[in-house]
Amino acid sequence: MKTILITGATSGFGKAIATLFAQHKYTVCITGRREERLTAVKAELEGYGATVIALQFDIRNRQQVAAAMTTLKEQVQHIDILVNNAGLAAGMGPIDSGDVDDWEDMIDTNVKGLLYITRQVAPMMREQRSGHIINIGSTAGKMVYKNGNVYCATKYAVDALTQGMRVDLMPYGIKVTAVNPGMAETEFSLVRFKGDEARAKGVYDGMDALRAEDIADVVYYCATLPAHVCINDLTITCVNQASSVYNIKNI
Ligand code: NDP
Ligand code: 8X3
Repeated sequence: MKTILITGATSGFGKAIATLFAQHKYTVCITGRREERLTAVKAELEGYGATVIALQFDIRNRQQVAAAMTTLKEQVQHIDILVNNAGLAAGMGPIDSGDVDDWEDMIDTNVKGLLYITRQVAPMMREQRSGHIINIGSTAGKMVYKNGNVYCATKYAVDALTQGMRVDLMPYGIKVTAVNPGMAETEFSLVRFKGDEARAKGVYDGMDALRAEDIADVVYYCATLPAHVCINDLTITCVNQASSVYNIKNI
């Protein structure tokens, strides 16, 4: 049975991806900071008959990541798929008045956290001579939008790291894919706007935005292609969004 590790599976894309792979009876390893949510998601996924391993840690903390991965390696023989999904936007504003704590939060989570996990898992895949790393990037990593500055920069970094990983890991038969979603109605905007529900909802009003399940379908497709096929980079938006900048509400 194949094993998948999905970071940030307590909500949004990560939870939907975990659900789909659990339904297909993968061994599913899920991570996140919110313990209660993790426990609830684990129980839900076990309802599909899957083996589920839940690891609670903050991806920004290198020691916590290392300890959790040591625990995981004691429980699974191999990791076939890693989905680097955990991430966030914090705030939205011009560069000259941005909140430096928010900037650090995004860089530490979206870039450094992704690297900490990858550094733990890539050697396992190298030994296996197989594996698939799927990085969740964004349309924000393809085109910068107003006031998106640092969040966009973290997703450009994910794009660069995806390309770098693919080159470095190709000799070992490891696939590396970037899945770059556009606007999707998850907890993303609620987190970005620090719990302001009306503002978060307003982002998607008047749009038939992507759902988390749409991205799960795409990840599953990428992960189940023949062994010799690797989708390098895939961008997906709802029909009402043309790019990071243009959508049905401003065209
Ligand atoms: P959600 O807020 O719904 O999910 C984010 C997940 O990341 C949660 O499970 C959260 O878990 C986890 N996470 C955040 N910070 C940390 C941390 N420090 N340590 C561990 N886990 C963490 O948002 P999405 O599902 O939308 O976002 C998932 C990814 O998709 C992110 O990388 C985001 O940038 C990207 N994305 C989102 C888009 C959108 O429009 N929604 C579009 C394009 C890309 P917990 O809080 O429990 O730690
Ligand atoms: C999330 C998509 O456009 O809200 O990465 O930045 S967007």
